Amino acid sequence: MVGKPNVGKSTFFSAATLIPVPIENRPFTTIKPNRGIAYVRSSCVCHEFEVCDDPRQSVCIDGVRLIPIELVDCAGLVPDAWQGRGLGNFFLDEIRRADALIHVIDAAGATDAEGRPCAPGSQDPLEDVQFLEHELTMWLVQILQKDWRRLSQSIATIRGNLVDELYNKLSGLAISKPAIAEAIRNSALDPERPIEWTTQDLREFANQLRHLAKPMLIAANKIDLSISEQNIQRLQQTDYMVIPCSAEAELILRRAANQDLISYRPGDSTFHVKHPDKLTKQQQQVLDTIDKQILTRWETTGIQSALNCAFYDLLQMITVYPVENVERLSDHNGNILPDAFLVPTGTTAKEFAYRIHSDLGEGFLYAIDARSHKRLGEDYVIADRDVIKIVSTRGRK
Ligand SMILES: Nc1nc2c(ncn2[C@@H]2O[C@H](COP(=O)(O)OP(=O)(O)OP(=O)(O)O)[C@@H](O)[C@H]2O)c(=O)[nH]1
Ligand SMILES: [Mg+2]
Repeated sequence: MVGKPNVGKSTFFSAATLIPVPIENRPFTTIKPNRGIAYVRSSCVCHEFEVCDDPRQSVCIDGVRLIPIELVDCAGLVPDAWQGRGLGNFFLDEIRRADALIHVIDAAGATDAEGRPCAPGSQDPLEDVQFLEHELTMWLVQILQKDWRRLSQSIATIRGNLVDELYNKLSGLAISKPAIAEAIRNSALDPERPIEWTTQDLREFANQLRHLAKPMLIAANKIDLSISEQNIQRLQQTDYMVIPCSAEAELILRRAANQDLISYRPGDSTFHVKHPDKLTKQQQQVLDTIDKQILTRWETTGIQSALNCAFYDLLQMITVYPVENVERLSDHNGNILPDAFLVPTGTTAKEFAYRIHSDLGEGFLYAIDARSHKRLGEDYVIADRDVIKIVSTRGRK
């Protein structure tokens, strides 16, 4: 999670992970990044198979499977962070490992470019979106420019492969070779003659690379403030994937559910008060307001949608359930539908076996589809919600 200071990143983080972290109405409350486990929500296959499951790492609540993912709440970025301003490169470095970015913005425009509180509506959130993209692109340009002359000259003289060279140069940024090759193609640059690339070309290449390697969605936060609505409409007219959110509302609902005051699953569009007599008048009022202003108007608080969107839409992942016994849908300990994995669309049965355990991959013989009981070869491309058993010469240790 990235964005300028004081927009609600830590509130979002705390709502998604239930980890208590400092939240304040001032810039730079977070300095060291917060890391935690959040969940993506999917419809579990347990209802279809009519079984009662025993998840191990994930959670299943009435047929809603919550699959763990790692969420990192970065410190706020201010203009020119790429040149070291504010807490600068320190947070940009956090972004290195990220698969996708959730850009939290203050849709109500109630914080200025540096994250200081200002009158709602006085800051344009569209500018915040552009600012962050610029920072990220310039950060990449800076990394690329370092030693660029030497790299481009060596491509020209020893006819090296630019994709391989850039892959090594950008190691640690979790950027794949196909993404690098695609970014070169999309920027219409000559990979044989990087020596002729201008600074503008390098910027265009970095921009393309950013889109491919660090896909980003916008979590338009503070929808509880009415002024945010018109800004969200403007944002939705652009190419960005925009998810309206209220991190504060989600935090309140999650904490109330945790205290058993209400029944509410992350991403639900309603909640149910379990013990009305245990609520103070003020708590009741807050819950009523969330119900009217957020859930009735926007359907959900948006936090779960943002997490789901990051995995299922931006990263195009699917959910797959590995089992060891296709009759009972269990592992060797008898746990039913014990695991749910998120894998990229296009993953083959053999690649999936490697993901579970390298031994399973190395000894891969075939897989079995728990629905049809048919054998699946190593090149079988896994479909969303597949339940499969991997048969391997080498079992799990
Ligand atoms: N109205 C409203 N306020 C919110 C919402 N989410 C967070 N806030 C408030 O925004 C302020 C900043 O929240 P934080 O979560 O600390 O913001 P941050 O982006 O982590 O800030 P830094 O750590 O400084 O970068 C706090 O006063 C929050 O209560 C929301 O959904 N609605
Ligand atoms: Mg914070």
